[in-house]
Amino acid sequence: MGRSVVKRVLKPSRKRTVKPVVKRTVEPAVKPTVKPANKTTNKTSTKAVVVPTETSAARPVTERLFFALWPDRTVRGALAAYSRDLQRECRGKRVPAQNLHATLAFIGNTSAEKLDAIRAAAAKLAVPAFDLRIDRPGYWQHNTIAWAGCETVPAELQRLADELRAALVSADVKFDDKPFVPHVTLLRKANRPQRFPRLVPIAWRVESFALVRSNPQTDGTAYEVIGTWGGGGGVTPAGEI
Ligand code: 2AM
Repeated sequence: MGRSVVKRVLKPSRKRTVKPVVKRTVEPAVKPTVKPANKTTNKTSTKAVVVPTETSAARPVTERLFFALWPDRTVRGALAAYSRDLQRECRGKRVPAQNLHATLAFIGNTSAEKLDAIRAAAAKLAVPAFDLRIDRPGYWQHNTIAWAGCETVPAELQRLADELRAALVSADVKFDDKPFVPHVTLLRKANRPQRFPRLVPIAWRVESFALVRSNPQTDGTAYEVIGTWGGGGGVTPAGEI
């Protein structure tokens, strides 16, 4: 018995499992340059504009993408505070504050060549401005997610999601076509809460939406806003909190 163990150690199978290597065309993804609108203002009042700095030659071969509403710093802070309250009730792992968002359409892995078509689909849309009231906590047993959403889905939001998805269909871009349920995931691997802590409604003024790239890291996932459409540069990119 002991001998067979020694044999395995001395003669390892040639079919060893190797970690998959993600091949990139030229170089790793380039972070967007974030230009503060006014360098002299302090962090809390700075509005940021995302300036894409990539050329198609430098893009990774595949990208994991999704469209989302990306909160500004104030909304993100309020969501993060509520996620801490919620965690006390149902444990789980908090989504880092800089990753909080509401997905409009999840595209997932796609080839870099599709990126221009995806951007063009987004650019076709008339982006409405509307108020989103985050006033409804929720929990899904099937994926053990605790989230915050809204009692009433604004008609403009439903239309934006519908039109975006229709534009993706026209552009032959595949995406997860599960019905749109607006929500911000706050906790993963959470237990069903006995009761939800009080959620003081969070007022989220929506004027734009974002295309986001998900970059897997050894210690989690980093989200990178790689495009925004709509009014006034009001999106605060991840990492700017
Ligand atoms: P979730 O927050 O409810 O998990 C990035 O993964 C974002 O896309 C997440 O907000 C995630 O939703 C959402 N998403 C929607 N469909 C998805 C899918 N099929 N796989 C992974 N994420 C998905």
